[in-house]
Order: sequence, then C-alpha cells, then structure tokens
Amino acid sequence: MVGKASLSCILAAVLLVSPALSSNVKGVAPEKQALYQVSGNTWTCLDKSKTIPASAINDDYCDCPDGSDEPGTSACPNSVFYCENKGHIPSYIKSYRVNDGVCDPECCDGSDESSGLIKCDNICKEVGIQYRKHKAEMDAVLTSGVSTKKEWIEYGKSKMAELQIEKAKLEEQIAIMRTELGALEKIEEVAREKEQAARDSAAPVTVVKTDSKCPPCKVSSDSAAFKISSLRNHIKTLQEEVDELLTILHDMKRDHNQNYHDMAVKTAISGYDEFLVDYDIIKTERQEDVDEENIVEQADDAQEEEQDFTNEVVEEDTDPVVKEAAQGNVVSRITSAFVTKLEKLLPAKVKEALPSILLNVDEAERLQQAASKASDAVREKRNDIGTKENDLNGVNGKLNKDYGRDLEWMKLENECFEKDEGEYVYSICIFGGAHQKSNRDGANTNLGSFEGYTGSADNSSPEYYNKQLYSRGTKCWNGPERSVKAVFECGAKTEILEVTEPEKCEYQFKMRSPAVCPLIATKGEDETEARVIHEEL
Ligand code: MAN
Repeated sequence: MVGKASLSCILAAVLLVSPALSSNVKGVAPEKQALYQVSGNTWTCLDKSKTIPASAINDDYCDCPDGSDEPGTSACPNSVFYCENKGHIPSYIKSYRVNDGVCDPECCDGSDESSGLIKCDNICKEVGIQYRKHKAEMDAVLTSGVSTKKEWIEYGKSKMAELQIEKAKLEEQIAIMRTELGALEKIEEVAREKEQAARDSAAPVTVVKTDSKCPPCKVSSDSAAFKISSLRNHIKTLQEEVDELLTILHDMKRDHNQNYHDMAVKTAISGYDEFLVDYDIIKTERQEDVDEENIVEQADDAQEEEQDFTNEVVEEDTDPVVKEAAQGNVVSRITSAFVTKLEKLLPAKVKEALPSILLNVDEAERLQQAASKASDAVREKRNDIGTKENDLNGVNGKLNKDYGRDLEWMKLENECFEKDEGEYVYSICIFGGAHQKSNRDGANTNLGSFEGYTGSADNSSPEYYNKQLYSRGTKCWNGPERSVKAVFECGAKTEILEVTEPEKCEYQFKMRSPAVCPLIATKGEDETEARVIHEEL
C-alpha cells in the first residue's frame, strides 16, 4: 500500500529494504528474483499495468491486478507462493494457502506459514530422502518397462512381417488350389458325362448266346456282385440238370433189360459208370470254388493288392489326372481278378459269352468309379481351400487389428491376468474376455469381451491406448450388461493392481503394463525447477 509518508521517509525505507528486495523477495523463485529489482524506489507490476512503491511488495495488500506484488503473502488470490524446500524439490502453492494455519505438504520447509499462527517444521530432509528412494524405484520400473516395451515392439514388428509373408503364401496357395479345383471340376464333369452316356446306352444290358444250350445269361447290373450272383445261379441250374440226368442214367442202369442187348443202352451205361468215378471229385472241387466266402476272400485279396498299388501312385503323384488313371487301373485290375476266378467256375458255353458281358459291365463300372473318384477329388480340394481360407481370414484379422501405436500390445494378445479380491477372483485376457469368479461357490460371471481402446477420443494421442473397454458381459439383475474398464499405467510387468465396482456391474481394473510406458524420456526431470504439480494454478 502506498502510504502517505513523506518522500524522504519512503526513500529511507526503500534504501533500507531494497538490498533485501532485490536479492530475496519472499515467495519468489531464485531465477525470478531479478524481476523484483527496484529502480529507484518504485517497482512496476509484472503485467506492467502499474508502478507502485517498492515498499508495497509483500506488504500484505494487493496492488497489482496480476497479483505479482504479493508473492509472499495471501493478499492476492491470483498469486503463487514459492517454497524453496531445500533438501527436497522446490514447489509452488496458491497464495491463499500462505499463512492459513495449515502446514502444506508441498512446502516441506514450512515457509508457507511465517505469521506465527502455526509452527511448521522443516521436514524437507526426510521427505527428500523418501522421495528420492521412491523415485529411484520408479525409475527402475520405468527403465525395465520401457526396455520390455521396446522388445514387445520388435516382437510386434517381426510378427507382422511373418503374417504378411504367411498372407502372401496363403493367397498364392489358394490361387493354385482354385486352378486345380477348376481342372478337377472339369474332369468330374467329363467323367459324369461319360458315366451318364454309358448308363443311357447300357440300359439294361442283356447278353444272350442264342445258338447255345445255355439259358440266357443276363447281366443287367453294373456290379460285380450281381455278376457273381447271376453266374452262381446259372451254375446251380446246370448242376441240377446234371443231377437230373444222372438220376435218369442211374434208373436206366438199374431198370434196363439186361437180356436185351441194345448197344446204345450199353454204351450209355458204361459211359455213366466211367463218369461216376470222377464225378465226386469234380463236384467237391466245384463246390469249393463256388463257395461264397472263397470268392469274397480272393476278391478281397485282389482288392487289397490293388489298394496298395493305388496308394503308392496317388501319394507320390498329386496330379489329379494321374490319380484318376490310378483309380481306373484299380478297377480294371480288380475286374480282371474276378474274371480269372470266374473263368475257373464257368462252363464252356458261359465262358464264350463272358468277354462281351464283362466288357460292357467293366466299362460302366470303370466310368462310374472314375466319376466318383473325380467327385471325391473335387470335394477334397474344396475342403482344402476352405481350410486355407479360414487360415487366411485369421491372418488378415491379426493384420488388421489395432495392436497399439508401435504394435506394443501384440505380445499380450490372449495373455491372462488374475487378481484375488477376497469375495471374487477377477481375471482378464487381453483382447479376450474378463471374468469374475466367486470364491464362495466358484460361479464364473462373464464381465465382457474386448471392445476397444478408450483412453481418449483421439486415437492419435498417446493416452488412447492407456484404457481398454471390455463390454457385453452377463446382464446384471435389474441393471446393465456387465463391463470392465481396464486402466493401465506404466509398470515393469503386466498385472492387475486393484479391482473396484464404482457403479453396479461396471468394473474398473487398475492395471500396470510395460505396454503403456512412455518411450520419450521422462526421467531426470530438472529438479532445480519448481514443480507445479500439486494443483492447477
Ligand atoms: C453379483 C456380482 C456383483 C454385482 C451383483 C449385481 O453379485 O456380479 O459384482 O454387483 O451381482 O447384482
């Protein structure tokens, strides 16, 4: 306050205080002391709005609109007070906290309370020791977190590069497989057409040896089983006819008039006797040959042998045309095995008709099998393409996922973390889901699935990746679907520090992770500069 004292008195006062004013004005940082240098006995407010007597500085009366004349008192509400805090870190507090009867922790040297209202000890030494210890620990965490984060970034980069290569490989494989599929579809189409044409023209094939005594030998199916069955029936018929003839001869031998020398009868009877000697042997052999199990067994052997042959060929050569050829070969070899077997069993008349019967049947069967092999190959190729496409979708999903500014989150994908909070064990799997498991009954409640980052609205700001939202969990009774906000701070490892439920069924996971450690150095802040961190000034 500019008093009414005489000019000489003011001058004397200024001369007395001016060395103090210019060297150490209370509440002013050393680097700003120069601003309080007086010229003559006046001083100009820092906003240059007013010139006041030098004695008005810190006189507990607010003269300057910007409050700059009262840095060491609480007179100006818009002023700030500097605490030197020797032994710790200097600090500023708002002026209204000066001489308010409270020892402010920010001014550990007690300099904010000099009015005598309260005595504040200087505890800066102890505070400084504790602070430096804590800071050293935090620096170690930061150093470790940053180094882990850098490793994760490298991991993310190389994983992404691998995925790009895998993507290109899968795309190329799928393109080749599609071309192969096209060729296989063509083969299938042709095979089906041939098969259909054979069916149309072969309906039902009847081969009859009209000049033979053999009853009509019908083949009206394209299956080998059918052929065997019809030939067996035919043999049975022949056998019955032979037996009937033998009965006639037997009766004739028994009943003929032996006194009547009919040469024809005698020749027939002697031929019958000769035949009977060999007949039992022939009959037994034939029965063995016709026996169904024998035929099936031998046919199976032939088929097994052919299957081995096919496997060799098909495995070694993926060319579908070769495959098809191999399958065709099997058909014809199986058929020829049947033919050999059947030939042994057949009467001569039937044998004569056999080649033409089998020719038609074999062809139809071969075509049908070739067509079904072609369809199998098409189906198999489509399945293989489907599998590759799924793989490609997975790879693309990862390539398009937001793993952070520098891919630092990729390493944590599907990593899970737990925290026992007494009543419940809470868990979270990064990019997966969050759960709440009751320690009482083991009930596991879904708290939500990863939705995105919510650290800030702007995804280019560093804070954006510091929060994650897990949503659409199990609906709360009479409330919303459960959800989790995971809030991360820098740490040497990823962990859940604390879980709270600030609103019903809305959970907050306080977490640490190297993923959010700042890459720009925050260490070694200039401790000679006062921190204005405790309050918004
Ligand atoms: C369960 C838990 C709690 C939740 C209530 C809501 O007890 O999921 O966290 O608050 O349900 O009814």
